[in-house]
Amino acid sequence: MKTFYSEDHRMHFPQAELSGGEFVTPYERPSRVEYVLARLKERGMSDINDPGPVDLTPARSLLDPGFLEFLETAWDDWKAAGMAGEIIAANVPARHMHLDRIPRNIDGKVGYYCHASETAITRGTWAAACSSLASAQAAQRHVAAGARAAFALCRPPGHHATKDQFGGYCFLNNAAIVAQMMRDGGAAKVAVLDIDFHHGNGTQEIFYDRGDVLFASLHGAPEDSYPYFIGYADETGRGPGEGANINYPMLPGTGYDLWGQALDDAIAKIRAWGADALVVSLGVDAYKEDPISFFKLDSPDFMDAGRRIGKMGLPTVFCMEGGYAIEAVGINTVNVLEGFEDA
Ligand code: OKP
Ligand code: ZN
Repeated sequence: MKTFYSEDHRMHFPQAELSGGEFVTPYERPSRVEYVLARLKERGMSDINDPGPVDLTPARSLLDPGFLEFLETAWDDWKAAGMAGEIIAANVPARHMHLDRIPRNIDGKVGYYCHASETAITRGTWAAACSSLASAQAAQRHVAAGARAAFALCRPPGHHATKDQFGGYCFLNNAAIVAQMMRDGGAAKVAVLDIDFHHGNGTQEIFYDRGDVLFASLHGAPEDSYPYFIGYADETGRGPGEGANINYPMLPGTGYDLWGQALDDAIAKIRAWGADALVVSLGVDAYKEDPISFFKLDSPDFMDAGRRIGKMGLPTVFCMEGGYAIEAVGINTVNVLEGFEDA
């Protein structure tokens, strides 16, 4: 399987993440990717390709153009306003406030376009987010040209980014844009399977009203885990999208027995629905040692999960999402890919 990857991800590395009331080195850091690259090479998956330039056209039609413009210009506006530090949202529209009026002030705008203030924007964030999307797009084009599968080693991740909000370490929703590109390329029905520990709220929201893209997510229950306010099992889609959104919230301590059953159920539903192509939001933070998650998957479980996904036999694009147990991120990611190829 080919990997698509851009070194420009390094341009996004905020000094700090707001965590537990203090500023810490971000969990989502550049070295995550180095471990994946090292394991890919070590295990014979060394076909690693530069993606070439990003194509923002599909992003502009799927997402809010004002949001894209904001991401592109936020740093310059922030600096022009005399702000000394990195961009952090301090004020967000909350209950009882206007949700749809965009402030003129950049500090207010940041809050309007943000849903979680752990995530900072820096000078290089836009360029890095574009390079991450470029990898996803190159992987999609490779699969559209006839390859069975491709791996986009995306960083920063994407699945928490909505049409008009960044947060949860995400800026551009790579998986959602790839799913739309598959639709535009002729796949009548596309499924997005999100196995990252966190609920893929962005992907869910983007396709919530649509019956042509099914979203299924395995994740920590919202009562216990970020993004907290979305990801319940009763969120099943709306209008033509009714039935095309499937959530598997699971409790702290969940191991592969239960997680694997949820995966099997999601796979069976994707099959029965009749997907023509598959996007996998590949986070490996369901791992037992992940520092910010609470599932108990072991490394061999990721290989088994990859095998089960591979048995679906669908053209598949893997988009890297989360995983923060730095060394194990490489092992577990390559395990999924190897299991897939093995199937
Ligand atoms: C992004 B992806 C740690 C809490 C972090 C945000 C998690 C974002 C996860 N202080 N909360 O889905 O892996
Ligand atoms: Zn995650």
